[in-house]
Amino acid sequence: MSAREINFDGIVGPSHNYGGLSLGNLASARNLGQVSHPRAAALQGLEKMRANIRLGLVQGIFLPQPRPARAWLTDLGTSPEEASPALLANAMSASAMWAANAATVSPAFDTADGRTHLTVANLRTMVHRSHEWVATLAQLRLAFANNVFAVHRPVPPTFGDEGAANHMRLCARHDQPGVEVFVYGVSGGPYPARQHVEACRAIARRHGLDPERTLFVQQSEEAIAAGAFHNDVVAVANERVLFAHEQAFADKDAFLGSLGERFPELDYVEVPAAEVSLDDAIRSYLFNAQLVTPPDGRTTLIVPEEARETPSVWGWLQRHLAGNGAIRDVRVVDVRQSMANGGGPACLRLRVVCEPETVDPRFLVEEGKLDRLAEVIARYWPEEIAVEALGSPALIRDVEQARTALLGECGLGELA
Ligand code: SUG
Repeated sequence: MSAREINFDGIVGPSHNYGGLSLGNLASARNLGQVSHPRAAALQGLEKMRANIRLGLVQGIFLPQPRPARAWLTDLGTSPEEASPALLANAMSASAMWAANAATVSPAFDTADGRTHLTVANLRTMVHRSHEWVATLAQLRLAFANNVFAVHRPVPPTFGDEGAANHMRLCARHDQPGVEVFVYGVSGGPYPARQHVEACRAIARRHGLDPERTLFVQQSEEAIAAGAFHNDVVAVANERVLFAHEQAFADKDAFLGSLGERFPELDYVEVPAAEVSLDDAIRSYLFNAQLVTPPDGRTTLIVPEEARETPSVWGWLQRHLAGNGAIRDVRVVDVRQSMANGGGPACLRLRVVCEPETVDPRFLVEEGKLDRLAEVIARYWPEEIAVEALGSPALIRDVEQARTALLGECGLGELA
């Protein structure tokens, strides 16, 4: 057995809608009130997974959460029938699809006890995401039940934590010890800084990380103010490569200095603001890309269609490829339904480095299984949802039935 990086993608849930719930996420605000297409959204996600499998990557899944979030509404003394439209919208969001916010993961190679540690994110800053952790924890405990893993409860909600979206790992190869970088926010101008440094420090302690190989870095205020509500909107790392926008970090020189000392093999690829503005980077989600190493060893960047459509970004990528930079190949995927809520290819996946045999096989997929999941989605997922219809009893029934059908197909009825 050998450790591989596995991308676990959140399957887009049947209640996917544009409720405009995320302050500071410009796409979410821009698309408030648009009619969503849950079926197309989920099928786009499956096609992204299929393309990754064809690249030779190992692919996993997380299942949609129960929506409406009845348990959360019950705790608030209400129900789907009686909740205010605002509460109901917060209970109907399919936001758990963005698996990069599910947890922070420290592979076995970095931890004191040699286990792979996962801390589920509390996501306390956004109301609609603050209740995700309960169902996420249940799923992580199933998928990673093997005792090579340690799955932790969330950091207390005093300190906001948004998971792997604010965490990067630099290493010579995935299956070797790495330097873990936690990125936190202090201020975001008009927008909230969602990741608190104390949450980062707590996770590093709980995971048993070596302080000499752990860094805490502040995200730049201007990046958050421009719409980079998570670090993974302006930076992404894979093995030796750190790919980032010039304005991603509050004190770039100090950060690169400390990182270079701890990881001399670092290959830093910076996109200068003069070539790609922060606005273009955020609109195109150039950095919310999957940066991966397929079996052929050619570092590959998987970008959304919006990156190809943004001239400054596409021009930069073509020049980088022509100049034989660290990124050797660029693949384009269509995840427009997710993008319209501020979720790119990287938001949709959680990376876990481990031996695939140690994962519950119900959470792993190959192409045949993707075909079967696509059939269920084509049959049960609503074609479209208008925000005004979120409280409709017929829609609620359809959404619940759809999830039950998918759990059945995956043999995961115990998550019901
Ligand atoms: O938390 N969007 C998500 C997008 C998360 C993207 N993840 C990463 N960058 N890793 C968020 O803002 C929109 C929901 C709505 O408006 O209904 C939303 O939650």
